[in-house]
Amino acid sequence: MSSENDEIKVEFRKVASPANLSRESDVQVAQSPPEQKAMPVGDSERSEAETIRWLKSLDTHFVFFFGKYKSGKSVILASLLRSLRHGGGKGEFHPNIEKPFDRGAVLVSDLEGYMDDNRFPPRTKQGNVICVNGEFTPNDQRFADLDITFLEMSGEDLTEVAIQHDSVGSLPSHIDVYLKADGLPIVFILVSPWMEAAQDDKVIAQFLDYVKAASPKGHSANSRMFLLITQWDTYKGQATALEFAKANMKKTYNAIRSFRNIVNEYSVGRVVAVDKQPYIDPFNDEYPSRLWNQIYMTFTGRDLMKKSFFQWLFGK
Ligand SMILES: Nc1nc2c(ncn2[C@@H]2O[C@H](COP(=O)(O)OP(=O)(O)OP(=O)(O)O)[C@@H](O)[C@H]2O)c(=O)[nH]1
Ligand SMILES: [Mg+2]
Repeated sequence: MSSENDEIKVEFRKVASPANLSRESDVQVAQSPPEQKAMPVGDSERSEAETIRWLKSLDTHFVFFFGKYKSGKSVILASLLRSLRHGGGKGEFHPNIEKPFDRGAVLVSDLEGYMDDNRFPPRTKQGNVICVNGEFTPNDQRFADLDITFLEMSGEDLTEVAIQHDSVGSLPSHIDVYLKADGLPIVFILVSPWMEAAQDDKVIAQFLDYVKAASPKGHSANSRMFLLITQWDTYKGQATALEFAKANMKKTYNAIRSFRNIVNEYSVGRVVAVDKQPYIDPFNDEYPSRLWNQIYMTFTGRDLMKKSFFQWLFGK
């Protein structure tokens, strides 16, 4: 494990002026006018079919967070980025600042700012998907670079998938398009705080059904589901995350039960109140570095944490 001292800085591919990257801008996502079909990353000119072709041509790997309002999706992304900067992920993440990904680069800067202040980021605004696209460059040159895109969206938009009054829900088109694009390499991170797991079970299982129906071939072959039980720092029970999910999230557990899928607990760290606001101190680096490695392994088949024969031999 790298220590926190092996500091790794996030660099932009093209130098952006940090002054232009305002802290609040990530949450000031414009609401799409209702009559306009909202397409990803702010390009409203593209049709759905064109967007799918464009997504496939990007040659990137997607990470899609699903969870209801306040479940902890943005905090997971923020802590992953923090972990990469501090050496836990064993590499550097270089956000793409070029259009149409410039908003994602601003979000990276914002989330890092909150983590630097030991604070939680604000809620994500409804009505759009922010794509955090960039390249991960492992420290160890034996490992390949990975182009990756995190999809950040609001819990309110995502839970429109829920079945209401017996009619099947659907997702807004700007989210739906990622699910319809057959064969996209994609990891779904299903997020539920442990104390709401029993209630979240139904909506997560509905989402999984929806994903299957949207892309029956592609997503089963190329995708993977990670179920993360969050806020584990406040859990006082003895169960492992897997035991917990089996007991409290039966529908979800049965839907994702396979060796390719992962159930884990997650926590950003210890949370205390400072100036009457939540304050994270210390951070837990184990969860984000493990998650990052699992994402990397899913897409590349290679384990960043595995020691080479010589490292093993000489104990490095
Ligand atoms: N104790 C503790 N609280 C957490 C943790 N992660 C998130 N929280 C709490 O949950 C809140 C919501 O987290 P977010 O990541 O913003 O939730 P979200 O899923 O992105 O929510 P929306 O953007 O509204 O969809 C945070 O503001 C914290 O109060 C954790 O690991 N431990
Ligand atoms: Mg959020």
